[in-house]
Amino acid sequence: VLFSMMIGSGLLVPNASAATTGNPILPGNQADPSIKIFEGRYWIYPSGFDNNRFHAWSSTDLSHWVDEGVILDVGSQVSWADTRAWAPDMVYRNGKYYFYFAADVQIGVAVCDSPKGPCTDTGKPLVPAGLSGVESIDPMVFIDDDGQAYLYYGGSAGQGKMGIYRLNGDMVSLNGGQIVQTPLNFTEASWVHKRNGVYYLSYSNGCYCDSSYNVQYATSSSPLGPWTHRGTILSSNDVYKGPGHHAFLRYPGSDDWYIVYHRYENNDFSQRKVAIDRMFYGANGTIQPVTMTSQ
Ligand code: FUB
Repeated sequence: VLFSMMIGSGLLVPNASAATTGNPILPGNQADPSIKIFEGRYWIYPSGFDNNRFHAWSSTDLSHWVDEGVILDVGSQVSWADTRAWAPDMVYRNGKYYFYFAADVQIGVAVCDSPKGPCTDTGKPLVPAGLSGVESIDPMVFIDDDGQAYLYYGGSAGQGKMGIYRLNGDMVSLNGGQIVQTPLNFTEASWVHKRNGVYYLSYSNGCYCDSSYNVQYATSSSPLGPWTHRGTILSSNDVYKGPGHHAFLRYPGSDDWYIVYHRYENNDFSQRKVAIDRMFYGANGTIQPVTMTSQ
């Protein structure tokens, strides 16, 4: 039985899941998940491999996921791009949802009325292609405790370069110039979270195409770095290969953490699968390597 509780933001959150069951959690070839809690449900936003249509998936228990349908069709609803609908992120602010996505190697943002859309593109790229050599893919937005929002992005074509912008309070425009960084071993797929006052930047390293892919992390006392490299979170094992693009989930009010990510199974490097596993911190704030499971 599910019941929901209120947290400070007024958003409903579902009960914490005692355990997850049944990796992979999404059907078919899916990748690049972002995970969030909105309106009493968990939400995953993966790449738009359904003919460049982004779908939203929701769950009440982290195990059983429902396809909530298309929230943005890049081909018909985005005027400035048609293809390569990759690696989105969704954030909530001031009664609206903001859907950040890559399309044709530019980054856009669409404004949505609910976690499952409908979403309306702003009509122009937020970040055009290739500024300062940073590949304009893999957007992730982190809102700090002081309300400042940051856009992190960057892909393998940038050869180690990650981009950061401050966002204005409207969430659809940039505040100030591009910041370019080269975190150690950075390839793509930034994710930023904060725990006990420490900023964690995690990212994919290696080639997404094979078992060299892995997830590493660095920490800082600032959302803008500098970043101290701390280690590896996910790497290939005998069964599951090439873990990469990922997102973290903390159950509100607890120190219970999950990581959702994609990986390859059965050495089939043409099929990426989305999985979720628990993650744990060491006493000194390190992230312990995550064991990829079938559960
Ligand atoms: O799925 C397309 C790209 O592959 C993503 O943008 C990268 O993070 C990598 O997973």
